[in-house]
Amino acid sequence: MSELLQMVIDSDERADLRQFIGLLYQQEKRYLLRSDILQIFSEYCASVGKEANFYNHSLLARLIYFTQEFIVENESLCLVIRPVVARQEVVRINREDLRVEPMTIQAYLDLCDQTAGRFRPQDGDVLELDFQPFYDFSPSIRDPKNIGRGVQFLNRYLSSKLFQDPGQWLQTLFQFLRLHRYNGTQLLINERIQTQQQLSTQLKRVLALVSSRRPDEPYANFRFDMQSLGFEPGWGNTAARVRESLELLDALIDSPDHEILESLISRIPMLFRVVLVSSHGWFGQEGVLGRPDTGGQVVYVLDQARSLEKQLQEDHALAGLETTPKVIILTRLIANNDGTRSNQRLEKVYGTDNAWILRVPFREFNPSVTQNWISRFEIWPYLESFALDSERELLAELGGRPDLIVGNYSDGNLVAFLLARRLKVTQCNIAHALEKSKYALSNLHWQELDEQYHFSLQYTADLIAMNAANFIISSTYQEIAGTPDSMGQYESYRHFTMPELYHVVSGIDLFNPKFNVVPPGVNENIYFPYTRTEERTPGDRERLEQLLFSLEDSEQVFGHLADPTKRPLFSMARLDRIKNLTGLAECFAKSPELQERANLILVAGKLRAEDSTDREEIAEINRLYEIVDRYQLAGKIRWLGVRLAKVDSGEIYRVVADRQGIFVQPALFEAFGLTILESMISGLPTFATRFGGPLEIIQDGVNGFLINPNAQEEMAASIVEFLSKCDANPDYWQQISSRGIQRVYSTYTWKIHTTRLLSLARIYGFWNYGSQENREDLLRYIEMLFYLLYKPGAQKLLERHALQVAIE
Ligand code: UDP
Ligand code: LCN
Repeated sequence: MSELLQMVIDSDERADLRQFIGLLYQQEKRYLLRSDILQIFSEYCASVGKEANFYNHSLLARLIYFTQEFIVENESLCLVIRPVVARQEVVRINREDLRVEPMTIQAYLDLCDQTAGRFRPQDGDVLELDFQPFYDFSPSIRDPKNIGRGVQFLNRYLSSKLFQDPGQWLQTLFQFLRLHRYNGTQLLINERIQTQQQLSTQLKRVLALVSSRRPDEPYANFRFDMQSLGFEPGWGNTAARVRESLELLDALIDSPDHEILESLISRIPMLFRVVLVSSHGWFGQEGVLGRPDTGGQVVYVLDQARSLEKQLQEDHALAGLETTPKVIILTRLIANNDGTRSNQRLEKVYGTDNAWILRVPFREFNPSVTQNWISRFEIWPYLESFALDSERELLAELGGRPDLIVGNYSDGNLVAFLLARRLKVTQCNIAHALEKSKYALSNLHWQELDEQYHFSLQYTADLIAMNAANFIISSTYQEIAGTPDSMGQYESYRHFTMPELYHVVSGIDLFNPKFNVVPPGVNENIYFPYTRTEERTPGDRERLEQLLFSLEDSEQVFGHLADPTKRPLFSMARLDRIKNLTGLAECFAKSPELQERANLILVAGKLRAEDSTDREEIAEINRLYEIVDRYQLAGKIRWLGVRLAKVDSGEIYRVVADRQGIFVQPALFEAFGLTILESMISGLPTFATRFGGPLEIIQDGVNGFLINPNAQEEMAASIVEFLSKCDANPDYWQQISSRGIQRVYSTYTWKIHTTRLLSLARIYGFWNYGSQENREDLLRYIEMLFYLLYKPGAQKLLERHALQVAIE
């Protein structure tokens, strides 16, 4: 039972609690979220004349700070308290006598349904989904701060297993080493070594052999000597490297240790063919940002593909192998391509030797739907057949099974699950952004929202894919487990109700070592510091300067600057509601100090509502014009409705940095935020939302600034303060600029990302191999959900699409 709540009840704040509860009963809403609760508490403190100290530091304030939800019942209140990250307690407190009793998750979910008017006890129980029993026997992290460091934990666990039962685990390791082949060539160990005991003996012999060689002697010189002892290519490219790898194996057999295990497994050449799934399409290398929903994911996957190929080439060269690793980005082919290459089956990824975009069409269930772009909210009926068709195409393109399948976003992760299950390949998931936490209470009200969003399918797909994945990479810690005051994106799948569909009593185990934080990087050929003038093209710079500050072309640009010498306050994003460019415009519009010091320059895809078919985008375009009019921003703002070529999107940040401008990312929530990395590496002091990933990227006041987009005055004040400091001390801009650059190079590069990702893929591949049978029961449960829950829902949606087409 909640200690904190009991402490409040037993303290002299009992009366305050009682009065506060009284206030909750006066609210119209019965389901109160944290933002509502904080607001009511602030009103309470003001109404009874409590000082700031009480509001900030009382026990009741702490309790309220940690309470995620209040549900008001007739006689009692239900509280969801989250005293530490990733842990929740649900309790019920009696309104009259303040008696507290714990509530089960089941009772809590029933109550949620009741509050939404969806509880029908006479109809019997609703389906309960519970994944916990499948995790009960797998290793589990204890301390919430270690969530997201799964692989470190797993290595320790595996090496302790090696200690406990060396016989079994060494046998697994031995068999694992014999598994690997490349294009028909056996790697690592051949049939001359038949048992684990023979391996130990031969290892001593081969070590003596390589120790007698010059350290830099190429492997080819002694390949056949090694072969006759039972060792094949893959241990290293020189005598020194081969020796190092074999010594790791020797040390592991003698005295298992988690670091040695990681180093050894990370060297094993087992990844040659990688598939990245980003199914919802419009995936291209040029003009890819013209549609809502694609943005950062496309940028991320393309950069990742390039970097993966490079890293695999380097790793294989070090392992002494001559290989041509292949990376395939699997996406859908869209016949009506709207001038892009989305209708082209195969496209080489620029700057690579063997990375490709493979486009597979959706089956023509309904050509007027499937030949066109389909929103991510409507895509569900087409994914299973897409996975089946893609399997065939992938096998043909790769000449065999892939070694790793990485899914992206809810749809791509579901396809990755289907493919990985059929092909028996390691599955990795990347969410990018989970919709469930973006749309507050979207699960509780799914029935009202389903017509538009189909969350019933999306959340089921999410549960399936995240539980099936061998490992999950997230860009931040908070994506998994949240912050002290906000729930993580994965955390929101732990327990929730989909009234009348199912109750999730345990949807995901955050403490499972499958979670790993591996942030992305930036393409360093495109985004680099503005000071590297030798790498910049003067023509591009001048052209973009003009575009940003002076070009008069109503097709592309809105607005004329009265004083173009003022500092540019720059932002670039799609015009989605959540990106909140209109909020930034409003903040600028309401601050004369800001207008005095800076011009607002926005790069935001489109200028005209009639050019868009997206409801949110149209609303945002209209709102932006309205703000410009209402606050008379003419002369102070420029709005570029352009789709920049890739190189231009890099140079544009640098041009703004040349003028000592700043970058502002005002999103209401940003899962990660690639533009933040791009602006920081370019040397632009960056102000970014404190809600989401930027909280982890930026160290506030050190290498950038965090802002609250809901508090526009405060946001304006913090920018004005920065600009004033820059005016008073010309070095200040420079300091923040260089620290931002440093931050990205030290922590957010694709090299760091891919090295980590590949090491994870190898370790989870090994783990998967060693514990395959243990996962079969989980996978069978997941399959059942797919066929009995997901598929019928997807079928219904398909019928709806057909009906819509018939009506139109
Ligand atoms: N971008 C762009 N032109 C635009 C808007 C965005 O090139 O007009 C790029 C931007 O440089 C970044 C990506 O789109 O690489 C957006 O990624 P982010 O993670 O910031 O947000 P998302 O769009 O994924 O929500
Ligand atoms: C999706 C988002 O919403 C962004 O925050 C991320 O940066 C992007 O994907 C890439 O992961």
